[in-house]
Amino acid sequence: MAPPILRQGVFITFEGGEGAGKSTLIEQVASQLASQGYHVVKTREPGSTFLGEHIRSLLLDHSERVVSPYSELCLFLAARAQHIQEVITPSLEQRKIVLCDRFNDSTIAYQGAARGLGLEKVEHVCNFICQGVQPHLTLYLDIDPAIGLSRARGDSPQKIGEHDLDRIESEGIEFHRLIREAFREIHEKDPTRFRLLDASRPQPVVTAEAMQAIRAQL
Ligand code: T5A
Repeated sequence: MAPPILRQGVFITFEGGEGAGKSTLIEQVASQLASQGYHVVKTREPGSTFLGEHIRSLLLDHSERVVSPYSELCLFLAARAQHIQEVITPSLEQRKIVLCDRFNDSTIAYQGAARGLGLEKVEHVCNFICQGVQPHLTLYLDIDPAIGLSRARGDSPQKIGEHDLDRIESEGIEFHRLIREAFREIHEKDPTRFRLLDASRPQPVVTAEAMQAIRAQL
């Protein structure tokens, strides 16, 4: 069977609070799309470039050093600008499907809402940095932050203590609730692009719903 031909690259982002299941979902989606012959690129923020991976360690490593909210914002944006130039734009030009773990909506929710820098101001600088590169579709995994954090910590009998929380995950529950509220606000404003999936359901159910939304986009 001939591989499917896309008229243009397709940019799909995955958003959600900590431990919502984004990485797991991206793996599932990528393998299903690849088995159908699509060219898929899996990528993540911050990271996926030399500069981005260094910025990731600076931002997420747990240390006693204080990072100001404005420095944090600038570092996430620096990683993004590099990621767009090195990975996202070239992949879209090659008509690939780009599956990206977090993008602008994370910055709006984490730095704009939870860090208190302002949703609209942060959205504005994100748009400036992105120079027109915006996701065609965003799959937002909605989950109670307490459940997400417990998943991220690996609080299951099989995985207990497997993962130490990073600098941002370790913020208090109120911080994580603000993030969920902000994501839900984005969904209310733009439900067509920013699709809400109930991530508390079993993983195969979430994947099936995600694939349905992606097929409609392709
Ligand atoms: N950040 C990022 C900002 O503040 N601003 C920004 O602009 C950007 C881009 C990134 C951090 O940076 C912040 C947000 C983050 O704090 P990260 O390591 O990428 O750091 O953090 P996460 O994206 O949150 O990564 P996690 O691995 O914690 O979460 P995932 O990827 O959502 O969850 P996943 O797939 O690893 O799953 C977690 C566990 O749950 C299980 C999995 O098997 C796994 O054990 N699971 C399920 N269990 C039950 N039911 C389901 N449906 C499940 N789906 C997965």
